[in-house]
Amino acid sequence: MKPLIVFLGLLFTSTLAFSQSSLLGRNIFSEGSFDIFGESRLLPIGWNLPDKHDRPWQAGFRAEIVRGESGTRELRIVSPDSTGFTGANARLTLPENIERLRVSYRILAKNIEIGEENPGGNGAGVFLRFLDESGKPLPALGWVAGMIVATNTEWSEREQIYSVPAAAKELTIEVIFRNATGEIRVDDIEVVPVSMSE
Ligand SMILES: [Ca+2]
Repeated sequence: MKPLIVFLGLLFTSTLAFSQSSLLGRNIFSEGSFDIFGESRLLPIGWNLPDKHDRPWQAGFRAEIVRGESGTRELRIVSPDSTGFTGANARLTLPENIERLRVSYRILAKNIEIGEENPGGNGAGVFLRFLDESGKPLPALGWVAGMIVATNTEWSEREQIYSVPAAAKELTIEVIFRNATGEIRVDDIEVVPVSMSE
């Protein structure tokens, strides 16, 4: 009997180790393609967009899912006002033991005009926040330079590696357009574990 238990124990341990290491280098945020729709067909699964009940809408901001030239769907945000902000957000439950993540996305920006310099940052980009077990935000990472666009650009990729705080259980992913006018398109947001603890 004993050898069998040891065998099963080893099997379980190695399966666990395999399932964790197999996350390395893989995108764990498939919703970042904006292409996965539920039955409603109105919004891609996992995303919240401001609607007519939110203030940004009243100021003329528009955030919507459109079909891009590539034929897949992407997020489009139009900002007519350089003194406010709007965005879309999603949440991701983090697998355990992730030490570092690489977050990348593609963005196109046109007709960008930056408003008066704001301490919160001007431009557009992907903004992350880690949440603890109770859903409380851990100290903000701020407006990470490598993830922001503040001038016009053809489709281009931005990426950044983040250390995951030990207490982090969830991640919020926000696409924000702030204190600038113009239009952005965003697609292929990926979250890829690049190192994990044993
Ligand atoms: Ca897409």
